[in-house]
Formats: sequence, structure tokens, C-alpha cells
Amino acid sequence: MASSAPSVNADSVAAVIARFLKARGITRVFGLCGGHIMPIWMRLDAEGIAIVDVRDERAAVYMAHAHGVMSGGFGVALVTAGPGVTNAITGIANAHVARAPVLVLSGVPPGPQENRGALQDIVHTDLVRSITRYARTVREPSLVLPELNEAVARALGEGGEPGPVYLDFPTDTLRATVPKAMQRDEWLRIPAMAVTPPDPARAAAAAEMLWSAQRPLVISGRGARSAGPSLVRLLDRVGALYLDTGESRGHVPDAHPSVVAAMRGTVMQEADCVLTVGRRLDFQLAYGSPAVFGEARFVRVADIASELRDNRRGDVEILADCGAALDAIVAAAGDREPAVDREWTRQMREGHTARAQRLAATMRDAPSDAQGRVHPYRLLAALQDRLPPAAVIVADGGDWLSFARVGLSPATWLDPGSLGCIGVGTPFGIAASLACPDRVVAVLTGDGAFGFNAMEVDTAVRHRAPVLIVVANNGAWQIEVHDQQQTHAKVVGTRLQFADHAAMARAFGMHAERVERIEDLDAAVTRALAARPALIDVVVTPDAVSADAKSGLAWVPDLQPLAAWDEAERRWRGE
Ligand SMILES: Cc1ncc(C[n+]2csc(CCOP(=O)(O)OP(=O)(O)O)c2C)c(N)n1
Ligand SMILES: [Mg+2]
Repeated sequence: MASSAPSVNADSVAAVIARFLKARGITRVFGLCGGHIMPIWMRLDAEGIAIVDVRDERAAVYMAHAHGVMSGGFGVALVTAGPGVTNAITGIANAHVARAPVLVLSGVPPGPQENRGALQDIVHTDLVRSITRYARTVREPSLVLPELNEAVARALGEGGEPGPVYLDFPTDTLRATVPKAMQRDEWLRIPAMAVTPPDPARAAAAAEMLWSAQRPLVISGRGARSAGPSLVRLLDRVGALYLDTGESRGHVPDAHPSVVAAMRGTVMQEADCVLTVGRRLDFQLAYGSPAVFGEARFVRVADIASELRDNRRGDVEILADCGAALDAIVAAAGDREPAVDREWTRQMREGHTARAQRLAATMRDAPSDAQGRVHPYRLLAALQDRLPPAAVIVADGGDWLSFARVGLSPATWLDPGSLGCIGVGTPFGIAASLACPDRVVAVLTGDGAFGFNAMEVDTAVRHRAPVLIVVANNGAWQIEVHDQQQTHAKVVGTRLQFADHAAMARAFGMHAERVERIEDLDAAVTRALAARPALIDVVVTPDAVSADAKSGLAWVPDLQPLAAWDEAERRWRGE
């Protein structure tokens, strides 16, 4: 750069952005450098904000997403113009579907070069508009703080749906000065988030429905993450059964007597009253269809619109902070005895426990295949034995994700979510391990899913992110192989190599081992846990067929995501 270039002064837009982020508690930003954003980059550093420099912008957004989830706040990704933004788009789309608070910052060419064919000049805001809560180009230096305030408020869901937001700035704007008068304290404070209290009449109506139900069922999702203790209190009082989903996994411990995950299909069919807490009735819940849930009455509790009435209306719908709503329902019930059928709940819980015990035994004894390749269950058993109970589990892949979902009892769980965005695993794990260095973070990823962001092992090493990556290497996009075998009797374009991912990780300085024989597994896991960041590449048998593969999920039926639900839906519609 020419020596005449101005340095980035302490009252510049870039400097004010950095001060704003610091004031909002941001200590770490995920990014990939570029000239258009360099003023922000340098001012972040000047403010003492750590920059986790990644190898692809998509990973930066995934990391910001996981940081937001783990911290309970929002995450920040800083990407450069043009391809920096287009690379980030899958991460933004994923945060959009997951309703995850992420602030994405970028640059655009200086104003005098706009529309002249400048380097990396495309209209980013048009590209990201449909997958963000707010997408603006800020050209006026004096407006940087109100814009940042509005963007972060929208990301956090103040007055709307939480999710990703996007701001970019012409590089000359980043270097321009913000008048002192427009650096107001009100924009640099952490505002108290408004909590929407529940309508007491609706809380009473919900209590009436739940306390008079014989077979009540509670299902939770994203909106319940901050309501764990209230959720447990409600379950204890009303004696309902409980199903969690990936979005809120771990917030009700698996040992709680309401948990009946292994009886999912039966309880969905038999429940007479279903309470959803911060959960969309999306494809994972059969769209709430009467074909699967029967004529159960619904109570819907959510703090955002999209989780309140999608696909199936509630007899009672409460738009409020989820914890406050659940507390109000419990309070409205007072000391009334619930009408719950204890025989039903006992049977379901017993069924769940028996299945869970059978699964645990199957996992421990699952045999290797004829070539000695480990069964995925056996790998999960080895991990379950060695990971601490408070471990954060990040699961990613096809068959392997399905095995991990049923085989582990995590305290915290992250996965590709409703977008089915495989490849998030390694970036999610890196950010989670940096956000929670005192907890063990384990990424359980398929070999296919790992490939998307495999280069981020470099980021993990450089930033000493204490993550454990476990690659279940079956040499294929195996869930798709199973589908081709079942549906098309031909396998094409779905096999990979049994590549040596450990050798690759070692090339970047990570402790990594390849495990090809069951005898070597336990010791390798123990060594890797002690040497994080670490990776083990475990050759697993492609012959193991997961629940998701058997369910027809990969085949994509017309009416419902699973073959059994699809048939039920067809019968119910009289087709
Ligand atoms: C970004 C993206 N591309 C493709 C898919 C489709 N898909 C879903 S699972 C899967 C296979 C995953 O393979 P791997 O991670 O090795 O897990 P395995 O099934 O082999 O256990 C694919 C290709 C997807 N969900 N997301
Ligand atoms: Mg695979």
C-alpha cells in the first residue's frame, strides 16, 4: 500500500465498529482478511478483540453461529467483499433456518468506484436479503452506531425473529471519521432485553388443558434453551412425557423420568395433549400432522412467531418468553392434581428404558465386519465411556449423525439442524471449544461431512482450540449409498476413498491417529483427549445401516420426510 495511505484513526467508522463490539461483550471475531475490510480488522486488534482467522468464510459464519449458541449472545463474522460474502452465504442460510443470532460484517468498494467495475463489486445486500433479518450498506459515517444497534437487536430477536444480520461498508466510509456527537453512549451500552410476559388468561387455559389431559406430551426446541429449569419444573408437576429435539438437546437431562426418546413414535401417536415449547412443527415432527399425532389437542408456547402456530394451531397459543410462560402455567395450576394416566407414562418410560438398555448392550458388543472395520456403535460406546458427562457433542454427517443421535446422551448437542447443513461440525466444534475451554468439545463427523471444512484443522491448531475431532471413516457418503442400493439398485458417485484424514491433520501440526482395528480404539481416544486439538480417523464399516437410512429420509418421500409417516399421511388423506 502506498505510504500516503491514511492509517485508520481512533474515531474512524472502523474504530467505532470495534468499540461497539467490545462494548457488547464481543471478545472474539471469526474472519478471513481482505483489503475491503482491513480497517475493521486492524481496529478489532487495536481494541484487543481476538481474530480467529479461518480458511473459508463459510467456516467463519458457522463458528460465529456456534459461538452465539454457546455464549447465549451473538457471534460475529467478518468477511471481505465479493467472494468473501458469497462464500459466507451457506453459513448465513444455516443461521437463518436455525434462528441463530449472527452479525456478518463486510466491505464494498469505495463510493467513487461504485458501479465502475471495481474489484469485488457486487450488490451483497441483494444476495443475502432473503436469509437475513436486516441487510444494509452503511454509507454515512455518522450512522454507524445506530445501524449496528439495530442490526444486533434484530439478530437477537428483539421485536422479531432472531437470526443472521448483515452490514457492509464502503472502504472509504470505514476510514472516514464519526463525529463525536454521533458516538453516543446509548448506542454503546448493552440494553436490557425486553422479556414478553405471558397473558395470564392463556396461561390458565393452558394449565387447564395440561392438567386435565391423560396422556400429555411436551416437545421442546430452540425457544426452550433458556427455559431448562422451568421446563423440568413443569414436567415434574404435570407428570407429562417429554421428547427433545436437536435444538434443545440436553436441557432436560436424559435421566429425567419424563424422557421417552426411544418411544418417540408411540408417544406421538398416543398423546392426547401436546405442548410445544419454542419448537416448530417442522419435518422432524411430521409437520404436526393428525396422521402422526392423531387428534391430540395442542398447546403452543413460543417467544417468536415461527414457532407459535406453524402447521398446527394450538387450542391455546402463548406468545411470550418460554420460561416465564411455563412458570405461569405451573403457577396457574396451583396444587391441583394432574389427571395424567400414570399407568401410560410408566409403560412408556419402561419401554424407553428397556430399549435404551438394549441399545447400550448392542453398542458395546457391535461386531466389526469381515475386514475388521469397526462398527459405528462400538466407536460411540468407546466415546461414551471416555467423554465426561458435561461434554459438548457436535454431530455431523449422514448415517454417522443418525447413529450418534441415538447412541449418546450429551449435556449439550449441536448438529446441522433443519437445513441439513452437513459440514458444520469442525467449525462448530472449534468455536465451541474456544467459547467453553473448560468443557470437552467433541466433533463426531462423517468422512464426507468432514471434507467440507477439513482445512479448519489448520485454524484449530493455530488458535489452540481444544477440540477433539472424530472422523467416522466409511469411505463414502454412505447414507446416500444405502439409498441408491435400496431405491435404484446402482451405486454411482457416492463412494469416497478411505482417505487418511489423520495424515492430513498431522500435516497441519495436529495430534492425529488413524485407527483401523478395534484393539487400538480405546487407547487412541484416551491419547487424543489428552492431546487436544486432536483428531482420530476411525475406519468404520459401511455395512452398518442407521435408523435414518432405514426410515427413508434420504429417499425424500412426497408427503412426509419418513416412509412410515408418508404412508400414514397417505392413508389419513384417503389417497
Ligand atoms: C451441504 C450438503 N450437501 C449434501 C447433503 C446431502 N447429504 C446428506 S447426508 C450425506 C452423506 C454424508 O456422508 P458422511 O458425512 O460421510 O456420513 P455417512 O453417511 O457416510 O455416515 C449427504 C451427501 C447435505 N445434507 N448437505
Ligand atoms: Mg461417510
